[in-house]
Amino acid sequence: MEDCIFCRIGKREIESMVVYEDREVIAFRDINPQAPVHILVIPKKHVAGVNDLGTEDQTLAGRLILVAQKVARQEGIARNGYRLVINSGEDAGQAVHHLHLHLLGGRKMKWPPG
Ligand code: DGP
Repeated sequence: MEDCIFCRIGKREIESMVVYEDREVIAFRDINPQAPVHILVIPKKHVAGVNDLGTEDQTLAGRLILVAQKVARQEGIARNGYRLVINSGEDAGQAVHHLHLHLLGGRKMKWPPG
């Protein structure tokens, strides 16, 4: 997906503050942080969103959570807690149509979310 901003971040064509990278996954700081720690964990492969995941993506989907766990430790928020969010579709406010998991932490969170 040549015009997908997160594909381009994954290929390092667009600069971002990368905190973790491997062959399949990259994690970088959100440009518009909603918490002291706000990191996006994405697959490098283009998947538009949760609705577009297939059974072949099972391992990849699980890896996003494991990478978030690793980054949470790295950022020093694992003990106090953090929130993982995937916005899916219009009602949830998904703005970028490349699957991304938000890792939010460093402050108390409210529930229910807005
Ligand atoms: P969502 O609403 O779940 O689709 O969240 C998209 C997030 O992506 C939003 O919090 C802002 C972030 N974002 C959008 N464009 C860029 C960008 O070019 N760089 C970075 N680092 N974050 C971006």
